[in-house]
Amino acid sequence: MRCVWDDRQRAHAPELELHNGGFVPFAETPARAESILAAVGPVEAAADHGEAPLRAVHTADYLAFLRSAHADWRAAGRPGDANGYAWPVVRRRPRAPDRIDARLGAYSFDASSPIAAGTWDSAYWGAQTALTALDAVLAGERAAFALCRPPGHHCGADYLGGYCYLSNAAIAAEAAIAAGRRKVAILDIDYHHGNGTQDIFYARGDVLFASIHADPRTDYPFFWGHADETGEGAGEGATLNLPLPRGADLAAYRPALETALERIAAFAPALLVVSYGADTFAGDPISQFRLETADYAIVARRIAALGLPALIVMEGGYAVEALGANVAAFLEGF
Ligand code: OKP
Ligand code: ZN
Repeated sequence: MRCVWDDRQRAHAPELELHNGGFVPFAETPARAESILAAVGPVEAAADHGEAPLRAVHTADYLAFLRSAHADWRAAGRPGDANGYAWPVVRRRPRAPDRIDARLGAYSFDASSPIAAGTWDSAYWGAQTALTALDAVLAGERAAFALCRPPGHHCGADYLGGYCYLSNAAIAAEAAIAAGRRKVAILDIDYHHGNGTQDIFYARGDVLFASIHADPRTDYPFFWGHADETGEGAGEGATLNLPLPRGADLAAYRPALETALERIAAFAPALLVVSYGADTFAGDPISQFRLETADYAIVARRIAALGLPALIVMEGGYAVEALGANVAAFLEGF
């Protein structure tokens, strides 16, 4: 399978994140990508598609904020990485927030996504990586893998969060529609609910969002991913949430996978985008499912059996040593 990666995705390297009341080493490290690169074989570089496909998903003010946030933080005399600490509970857009702390709060929903010197570059090239892999699929490849880092499924049109800054999967899905694919399905199999992707397409009937994830009653991102979130307006019925309890192994996972696949097949999309997180792995340090390395090949084979052209976009997975093998198992199974 063709794999796309861009070296500039190494630049994003925040030091610390707020976790359970204290600062701990940031979990979404460049080493994750090294583990995957060592396991998947040759990769192609991303081609620059410019900012227009990003603007099709994200607001112009959010992109401007993200691009300059770290420089603004430095200009305010701050050391280290930019982190918010105050949030507007009512998300009416505050009046042109000026101070960097206010802007960090206005454009984020959590404190686990610091903005480091290299964040914009990495996020930008992560989105370009997804768009380049999409090109391969639109040109007739059965499937392609976008090794995106940072991940994307938690951030929305105008907010970051959950280690995510640009919505790689949504940007690719929107670009596919712009290229004439009428309907796109997104299958999100990261351990965490893809609240940002869901939000972006919640009122859209041309993009199906189906997600299997840890129950938000026990797990991050807590506020979204419940089974009764099914879309709104033209998007009513085009969101499918399948939360599972902590401890789920392949036997518990498979019925949810079959339900998601049936819904995707019935939707009859022209393209499938898989938001693939390997943090469903039994050894993941921040997650609580029990999939094993060999299980990823089984899951991937079931998804591939849909027979749809597929773009596989990397999301989470924090058991760094096993991550490469878990990704390789998925790609080989596919
Ligand atoms: C990103 B992805 C606080 C615990 C939760 C955010 C987790 C984001 C996961 N340190 N932090 O879905 O793999
Ligand atoms: Zn995750």
